Amino acid sequence: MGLLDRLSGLLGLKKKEVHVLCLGLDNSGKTTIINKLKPSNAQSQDIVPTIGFSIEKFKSSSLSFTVFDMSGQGRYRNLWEHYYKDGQAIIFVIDSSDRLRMVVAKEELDTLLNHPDIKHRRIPILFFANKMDLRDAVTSVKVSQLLCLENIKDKPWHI
Ligand SMILES: Nc1nc2c(ncn2[C@@H]2O[C@H](COP(=O)(O)OP(=O)(O)O)[C@@H](O)[C@H]2O)c(=O)[nH]1
Ligand SMILES: [Mg+2]
Repeated sequence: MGLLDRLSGLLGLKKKEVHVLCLGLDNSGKTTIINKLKPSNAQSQDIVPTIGFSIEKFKSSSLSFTVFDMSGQGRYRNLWEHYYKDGQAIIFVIDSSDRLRMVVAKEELDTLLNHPDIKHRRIPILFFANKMDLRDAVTSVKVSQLLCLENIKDKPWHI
């Protein structure tokens, strides 16, 4: 079974066209993860609508991905929020070794969860505690504590 099949199985999204948003701060590892998921025949498309903000997209069988950085003091927020309403699943990537910016990641997560296009939907979220190989990385349990994930009661989530 391929990674994408496993991922769609994990997200409970088998056998239908599903749009996945891959979000997180810059440098958390989104592009790296998405590149690992990409089958060799996937159509990839990099879109750079404005300087300082870029969106990566790729499509593979029943899954399409939109990847973007939630950074830059929200300067490009109106550009990325535009994609929320079409998203049916979220992969939220965290740099587990970046203790300093964990609070920024939490702020972005809270803002995401309170967004009108996300707030009232049971959209599944996969938290990807990345960079576990680094010496400074905290455990996934610690990441969920720092991000207060237990407070998410109205959406299925997994870390
Ligand atoms: N040590 C380590 N480095 C990683 C890991 N994932 C990504 N990186 C590195 O982190 C940097 C940022 O990754 P990138 O995928 O560009 O992050 P993005 O800004 O979220 O798209 C790159 O230098 C990657 O090689 C990981 O699991 N462990
Ligand atoms: Mg990237």
